[in-house]
Amino acid sequence: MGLFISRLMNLFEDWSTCPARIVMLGLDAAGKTTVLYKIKLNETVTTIPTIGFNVETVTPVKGLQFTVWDIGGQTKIRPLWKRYTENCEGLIYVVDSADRERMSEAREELFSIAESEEMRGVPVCVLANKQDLPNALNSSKVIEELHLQKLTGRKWYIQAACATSGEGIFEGMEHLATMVKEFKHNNKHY
Ligand code: G3D
Ligand code: MG
Repeated sequence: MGLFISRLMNLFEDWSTCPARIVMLGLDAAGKTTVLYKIKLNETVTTIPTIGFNVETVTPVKGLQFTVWDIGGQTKIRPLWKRYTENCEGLIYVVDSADRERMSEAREELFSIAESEEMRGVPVCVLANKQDLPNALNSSKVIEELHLQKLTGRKWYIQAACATSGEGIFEGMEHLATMVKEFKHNNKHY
């Protein structure tokens, strides 16, 4: 078993009897699939752009489920998301920190999903991904660009990351785990 998985397992250890459903979203090419493979295998694999509504799911640790799809511009298929967003207890929002042109689109999509009824109060961990790229915005700039200060009524956390090397991914998961535990405790979903 990889070191990453065993560390992840420690984080979520006491959850085997109380499962957690995590949704990971972001614009296409933000790095979600790369993060997913990091979580699952701790190795980078070549990723194929997801077309339409392709849902990826991994269960790296018993009881812990990550569901991932691309968001952006596809209002027609939104009703299909409900199945996954309902009962979700944590949101990972992946941003390409170097894609300055699409920051406002990333912001609109984030608020549109976070403010939907079924996501009420659900904690958000933003991964400011692709920090290795020279033109990447740092996390404080990403906070500004995404207007994260306006993301009220929930806990949120931003983590600088590089999904290809894995840097920051575990730290992001650690903060997410803490927030999700608190959310579950307050909501008594179990
Ligand atoms: P998505 O699932 O959100 O659509 P992917 O995004 O995981 O498919 O990633 C899109 C591209 O960005 C991939 O490159 C991937 O390798 C790259 N990428 C992901 N994370 C990082 C990162 O932290 N830094 C850099 N430099 N690149 C990253 P390709 O070339 O395969 O399209
Ligand atoms: Mg993908």
